[in-house]
Amino acid sequence: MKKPSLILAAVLVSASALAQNVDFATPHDGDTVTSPFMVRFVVKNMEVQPAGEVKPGTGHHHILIDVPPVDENSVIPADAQHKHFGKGQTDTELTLPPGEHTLSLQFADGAHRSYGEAYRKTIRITVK
Ligand SMILES: [Cu+2]
Repeated sequence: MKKPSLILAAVLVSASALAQNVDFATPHDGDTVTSPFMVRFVVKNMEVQPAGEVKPGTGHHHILIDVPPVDENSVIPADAQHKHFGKGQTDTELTLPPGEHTLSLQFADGAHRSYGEAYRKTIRITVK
């Protein structure tokens, strides 16, 4: 039987490797920006496709603004704080009020169901 500490280490390593699947090309964590600002999305191991058809290995991007993450397999709401890029966009221009904001990039399937933590990246930025 394996030691629990070894199992935990293996889980942590695989979780951090999986967390690299999506990222912001810009802005970066900790950046200060002036509104409006460009946001560019990157995804690995998935193909970007417009919303509508649920096809394994594909999906579209979402930005969650100042809200908690959406659990894996849960449908991402559509409102001012949950932006869908259902045409397959890989960038957008955001306008936010001055102050600190949390942005989460979340990849989800054609029916807007979250791919969870492995396909999420969260950063904190400051808008001047
Ligand atoms: Cu969506």
